[in-house]
Amino acid sequence: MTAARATAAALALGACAVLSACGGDGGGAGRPELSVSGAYIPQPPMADMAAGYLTVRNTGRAADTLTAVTSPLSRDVTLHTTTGTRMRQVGSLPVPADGELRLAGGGSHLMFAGLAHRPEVGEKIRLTLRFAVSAPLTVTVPVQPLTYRPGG
Ligand SMILES: [Cu+2]
Repeated sequence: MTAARATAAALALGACAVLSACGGDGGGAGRPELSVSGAYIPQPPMADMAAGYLTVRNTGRAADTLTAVTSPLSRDVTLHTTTGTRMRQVGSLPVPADGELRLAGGGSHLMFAGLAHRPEVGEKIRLTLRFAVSAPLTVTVPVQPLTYRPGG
């Protein structure tokens, strides 16, 4: 491949990442189709750290990967998994094709450190989720009482 053709290919890929219109033709390879639901942040008992939970649903035919989360609440947002009672920071979390990534109490979750302020019940926190394939998704997440359990 010549340098010019390589550049053209890179430009095409870049445009595809920016323009959601690329998904409109239902191409044969499939692509992830992501939506976020059930997001909440339990009001943290302490002022320096909070957790976040949500579900990323993928109705597309290709997998994606959650790679990072940013928020005005914290400049230090990390992805954690939980095994037994031990939690571990990971660099990314998979969003399977025609499946979901569920972040929930006792399982994988978001961790906010160095909080800009202590979140209060009723407040809304903006989160932007970044993915390996899909464009970023920004959601507004309510702060719930520490005892809140989704669906119950
Ligand atoms: Cu954690």
